[in-house]
Amino acid sequence: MALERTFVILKPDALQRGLIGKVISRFEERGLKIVADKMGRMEKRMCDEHYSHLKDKQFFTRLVSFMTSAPVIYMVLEGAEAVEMLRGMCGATNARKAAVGTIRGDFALSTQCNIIHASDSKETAEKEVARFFSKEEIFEWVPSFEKFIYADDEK
Ligand code: IDP
Ligand code: MG
Repeated sequence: MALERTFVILKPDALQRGLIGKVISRFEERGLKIVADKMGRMEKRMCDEHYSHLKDKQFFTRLVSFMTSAPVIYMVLEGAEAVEMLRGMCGATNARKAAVGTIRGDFALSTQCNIIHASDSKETAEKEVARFFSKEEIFEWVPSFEKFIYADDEK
């Protein structure tokens, strides 16, 4: 089993509400490896591309306006089955329906302002990582405690 990469955005509500540290702590505490991390303001063009699957929805203009309203944190996380695992940690899109214990279920009450984006498939993850990060911005490293995170056949 190879380690997998997934792409995360901590949305403007996470920054504005002072929740960045708490969310990143969850990744670290679970054992996920941070391989890239940067702050930026999402340009409208990037946002249109990132959310192109929603461009015909009535809430699209409001969504773009929200996502470009304050800086965001972009991250790449690495772990075994990281894409599916991260989606599980995020919880349902509508935070009011997200299970308690998930990031959205613990920190949010909105469908739009739901703290975090995480890639929904391995294919999407690859595209999203390449869209937002250059190769030089992604770091390969081995955590000193890795043997206590995975058995040898799990990574
Ligand atoms: P996801 O973030 O759980 O993958 P998507 O359906 O891909 O959900 O939607 C992307 C983002 O668009 C959501 O996280 C949320 O911020 C916003 N969004 C999705 N559906 C709605 C809606 O019905 N009203 C308002 N915003 C929405
Ligand atoms: Mg999505």
